[in-house]
Amino acid sequence: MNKRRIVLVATVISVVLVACGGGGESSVSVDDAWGRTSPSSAANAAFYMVIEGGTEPDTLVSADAAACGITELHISVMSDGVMSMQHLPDGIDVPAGQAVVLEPGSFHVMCIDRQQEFVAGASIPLTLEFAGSGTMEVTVEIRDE
Ligand SMILES: [Cu+2]
Repeated sequence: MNKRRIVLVATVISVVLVACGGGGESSVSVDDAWGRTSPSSAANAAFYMVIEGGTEPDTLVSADAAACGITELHISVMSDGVMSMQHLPDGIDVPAGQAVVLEPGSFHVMCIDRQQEFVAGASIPLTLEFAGSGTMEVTVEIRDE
């Protein structure tokens, strides 16, 4: 590969990086925040979302929702065929330029001691606290899934 070609490749890579970074935004962004409908008998629920990394590594350190008595960051882990949940007191790391998916069976925001019924179509306000990007307000859409 000659020098001119290397410069061209480097230019293409930087353009792609800018395109993927949401126009050069340094902070994380959150897409598709949702939760399952849950019967009134269930005390707990979980919220899921896609967190897109910014240009710098970041960490989701905590979450808070008025709809939950306690809100924690959890991960579901399979061990010896048994699914259990672990509290993540250090938060969830979001690498630069990568998406972290919170989904059933993996990372989730745990809503403990649910304060209201989660019916399909309900919108639950959720506050996310990132180490670098600061506080972010998102809306969790409740749906049957
Ligand atoms: Cu959990």
